[in-house]
Formats: sequence, C-alpha cells, structure tokens
Amino acid sequence: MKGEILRLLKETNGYLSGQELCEKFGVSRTAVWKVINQLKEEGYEIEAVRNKGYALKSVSDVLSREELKSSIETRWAGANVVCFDRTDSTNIQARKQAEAGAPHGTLVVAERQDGGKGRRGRGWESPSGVGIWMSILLRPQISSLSASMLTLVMALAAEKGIREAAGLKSQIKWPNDLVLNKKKICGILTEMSTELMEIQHVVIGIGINVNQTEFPPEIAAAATSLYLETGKRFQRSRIIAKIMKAFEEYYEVFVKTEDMSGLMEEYNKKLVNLGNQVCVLDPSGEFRGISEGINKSGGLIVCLPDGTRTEVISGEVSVRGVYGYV
Ligand code: BT5
Repeated sequence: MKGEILRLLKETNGYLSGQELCEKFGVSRTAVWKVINQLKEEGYEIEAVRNKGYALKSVSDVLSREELKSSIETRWAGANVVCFDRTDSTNIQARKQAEAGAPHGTLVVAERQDGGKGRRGRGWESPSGVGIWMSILLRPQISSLSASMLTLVMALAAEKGIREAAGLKSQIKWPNDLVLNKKKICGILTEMSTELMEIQHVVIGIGINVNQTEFPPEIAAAATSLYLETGKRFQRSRIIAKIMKAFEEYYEVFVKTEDMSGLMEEYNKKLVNLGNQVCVLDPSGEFRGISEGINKSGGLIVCLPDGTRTEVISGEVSVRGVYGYV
C-alpha cells in the first residue's frame, strides 16, 4: 500500500483525498495516516490540509523499494526490485537472486557497497547515499558470444537516462564508461554465468556518481559526479527509472539481431574520441591509431598509422586518449 500511495501522490496534481485513499484500499483513516507518517520519516515532504487531503511537496532521495516501484515505468526492466542499505556488491547480490530463481529484469540497488567491483579485480568506490550502485539480472536467450555487447547496450541506456533525468549530455568511452567533461561519471561491469556455452544469466552492474562532493585522491583526477559538474543535486530514483526505460527499449532492438547493427549508429554518435587519436592498452603491447567507432559486433575499429585497420575486442584492453584518461 505504501508504494501505491506514493505513486498516487506523485501522479496527483494538488491534493489527494484521505477519504478516497481509505475507500480505495479498504482501510481506516488511521492506517492511511500511518503510511503518510512513514513516508514523512523517510524524507518525503507531505502537506496535510483538512478537507482537502495530502499533497506531495518534495520527494526524498532515498532508494527504497517503494520509491523505485513508484518511479519505474517498464514492462520488465526493474519491474522486480531488491534494495539494500548496505551490501558487498550488487553484482554479487544479483547473482544470488539469479540462483534463487529471480525473474529476468530483476534490479538490485544498494545505498552503499563495501566491495564494489570494477573490471579485472579492480574496485569501485561506492559511498553511502550519493550514487547509483545497481545491477540488472537478465536471462537472455542469445549466444554467449554476444553477451559482452550488453555492456554497450547499457552504456547507451545510461547515457539516455542521465540526459533525460538530469539534462546532461555525457559521452561513451568504449566499452564501459560514460564521461562528462573528460572525467568518468559511470562505469559498467557485465558478468555472465554459462553452462556448456549456454547462458544461464547475465548481470550488468552500473555505477553512477551522482551527488558526491569529493573523491578519494587516487581517483580524483579522472572521476567526477553530476553534482561536481553542475552544482546541482539530482534525484537518483528518477535517473534509475529513465535508465530502466531506455534499457528495455535498446535491449529489445539488440536481441532481434543479437548484435549492434540497430544501435551502432547512435552509439558512434555518442562515442568520445571518434576520429581522434587513441592509445590502445593491449596486454600484448600498446599502440596508437585513429578511432573509427564500433562495428556491428561491438568491436572498436582503429586505423593504424600505416593505413590498416584493426578491430579491438573488449575485455582485455583499455582505450585512452593520448593525453590521459580520455
Ligand atoms: C568499471 O570498472 O568501471 C566498472 C564499475 C562497475 C561498478 C558497478 S556499481 C554496481 C555494480 N556492483 C559492483 O560491484 N560493480 C558494479 P573499471 O573500468 O575497471 O574501472 C575501475 C577503476 O575506476 C578503478 O580502478 C578506479 O581507478 C576507478 N574508480 C573507482 N571508483 C570510481 C568511481 N566511483 N568513479 C569513477 N572512477 C572510479
């Protein structure tokens, strides 16, 4: 009932009558009043006026199940939400959900992660209450060879979600980062579980720096938050809801062909360093070339100084600008 009352409050312009709420849910006025008080305690500013009812004046930035359920408008992406105040890593928790039979599209969100994971054993700073640390569980019926492209699909969705909810245009740094003013605001980590080459499930984890006012010195030079770039605070649930909506749409385009053919044009438009020199940090050696964007299998095409082209496959390499992180 709390989630539904919250959704109604958000949808109502003006006042929501207490009497109507009692009738709708078949409960007493006291029961409604208790729910309103719980919401107030969670940080929602709700005005109660005699003979008129309740009006939502400002929403809380808490990432509760009710808040997310009342914000997300999708068919399956984020339709089932699991929230933690504090956890090790939402990717680990999403895998546990998968093993326990949770449905395709289950979203795991945490206010804080103690063991946030980056790629290849690196860590991800996930302090409390200021970022979006979330993972979506997928059960795709696609070849395991196509699964790594889901990182690119999520990058598109995160860019669109941030643009729509916060009005900010970020760029994609292939394959798994979003950057704003040449600094990282978002990282994506896709993990897959397979059996005999068949996908059991895929977990896509997304970390977005939203309201941080500072970063630890080791990452301060290359990391930023939406707040640091704009001086404004953003409501995280709104961004999550927009990302889920965009992801659902892009995912459905992706699964039709199991490649990036329907999305690569849009992806390349958002790609940072397109047409510029990049430095490819390949484990077998570093090289430079001009980035020409992705192909339909999600590889980055780089034109080498001798005019030949090479396809850089994600997973093992990092690509940077020649002057630093971007
Ligand atoms: C990534 O790895 O960028 C993937 C990050 C995925 C994080 C999400 S949060 C929800 C879900 N649950 C998890 O446990 N993980 C996912 P990579 O490209 O390897 O970048 C990691 C590097 O980014 C680190 O070694 C630091 O240098 C830097 N870094 C760490 N925390 C950061 C932050 N909050 N913002 C920007 N950069 C950060």
